[in-house]
Amino acid sequence: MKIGFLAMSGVRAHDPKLLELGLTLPGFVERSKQVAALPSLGLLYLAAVTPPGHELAYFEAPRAGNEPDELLDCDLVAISTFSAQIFEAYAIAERLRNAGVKVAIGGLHATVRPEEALAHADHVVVGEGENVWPAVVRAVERREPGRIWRASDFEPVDVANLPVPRYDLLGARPYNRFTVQTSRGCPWRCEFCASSVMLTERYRRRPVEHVVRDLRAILALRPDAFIEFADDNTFVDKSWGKELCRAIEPLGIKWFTETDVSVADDPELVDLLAVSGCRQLLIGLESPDASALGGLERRTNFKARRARDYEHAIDALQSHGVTVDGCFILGLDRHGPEIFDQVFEFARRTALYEVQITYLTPFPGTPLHARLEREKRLLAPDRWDLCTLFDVIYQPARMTPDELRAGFYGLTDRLYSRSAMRERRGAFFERRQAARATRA
Ligand code: B12
Repeated sequence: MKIGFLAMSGVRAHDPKLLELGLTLPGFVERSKQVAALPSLGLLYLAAVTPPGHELAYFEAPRAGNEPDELLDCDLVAISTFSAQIFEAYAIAERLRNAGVKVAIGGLHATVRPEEALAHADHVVVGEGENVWPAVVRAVERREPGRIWRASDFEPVDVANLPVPRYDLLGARPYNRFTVQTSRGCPWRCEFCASSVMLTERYRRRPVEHVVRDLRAILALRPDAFIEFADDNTFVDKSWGKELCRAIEPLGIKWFTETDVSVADDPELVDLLAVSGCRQLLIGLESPDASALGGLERRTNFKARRARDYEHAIDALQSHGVTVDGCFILGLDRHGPEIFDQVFEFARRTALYEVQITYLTPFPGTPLHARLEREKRLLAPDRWDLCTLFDVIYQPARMTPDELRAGFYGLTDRLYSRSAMRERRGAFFERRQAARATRA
């Protein structure tokens, strides 16, 4: 069979005012350029576990309606997408099915809304795909009827046995970054999280030598590749984290990942991050006002417990030249209109190199979605296309939706203005320089 792997690519937002701001503010433009083009690692894994004897091709649909015509030559197309582009994915699936192509859909959205997805695709996969996909391919070969497949009915995915993703299928497309996973899952359970905790219960680390193997596979294809670890929380285990940094240092790569604030607890790890080429850590700070963090992480109240360490952690990392992308969620239940100034001030005071602000977003399948649904606070139920992080789709507790939006526009304007960026980055470089001088 000819099997196509179709990624829905690009970023999405619908709020016209934000789109307008996003196109003009330097900070916004810079970050969207960095992330806009990332390949779908999930599909590259599926390609790697496809039984032999099939012709495989990787495709991207930047917008529904302009998916590549070659998809119509496939016998089977695997589509991967998150909530924001699920309707676009369904429309493509329907066009392909009308042309006689079998379609399978999987990923975070299909995992939590499989019945919905089955109305648009032949096969729907719930959960991690690696052990299910070969069975789906065989079912299509045998012309078996479509159905929902659940990873929980198969052997659990052993992350110590993952193959090298088929990076070679990406061809010569101009990606800014390439993704590798070093771990899956996260030990924390934040109410809003719509990441791989929805696919996998446990936090699992990959063998460090496999991560190096995968990095070498990318470097063989793109010697100057910038690497993004597509993890939820890379440095939960500090001693494994040090092993990872030591192992990747000789590769001479530059890399980025997501982790929590505890990464800065271990000074040796911070040193190793810097020497191993870590350029930036994305950390979910969520709120500069610690009182808004209570109960957000539902296992051990991690976020609230660690809020007092934020400033020290940012300083420890940034003084070693590892920039921090501090992420804040606006519109948490305890946030009132004062939050916008608080975020601006915190970013200025700590000289955060990168700042990301998003709206609290009830993604389907999250405890947050269930709670807001119970509390009748969902403003656009089932409008998955608005699950972009940049559209207000719930009733905030201490503001009106319009107040939240107005505060967000104002903060966007201030945070990403040329002068504020220059001030924060100038302070970052000064502090890094001073720290270097002290260490020397
Ligand atoms: C890389 C990334 C991107 C890339 C995606 C590249 C691509 N084409 O896939 C880019 C930058 C384009 C992107 C864009 C967006 N992203 Co994004 N992104 C991520 C990130 C950092 C890593 C995802 C990843 O690679 N995971 C690793 C792979 C191996 O896992 P996976 O994709 O889930 O695949 C496995 C299974 O799901 C399954 N599977 C997946 N697809 C299929 C298909 C079939 C047929 C089968 C059988 C199985 C299967 O098998 C795979 C292997 O086990 C996560 C955050 C995180 N730390 O996870 C956010 C994340 C996924 N993104 C998110 C969001 C909100 C967005 C945007 C809406 C942002 C915006 N405003 O535009 C857009 C939407 C894009 C879309 N396609 O819908 C949310 C998604 C929440 C949700 N449930 O919808 C996340 C979780 C971050 C967050 N803040 O919560 N993103």
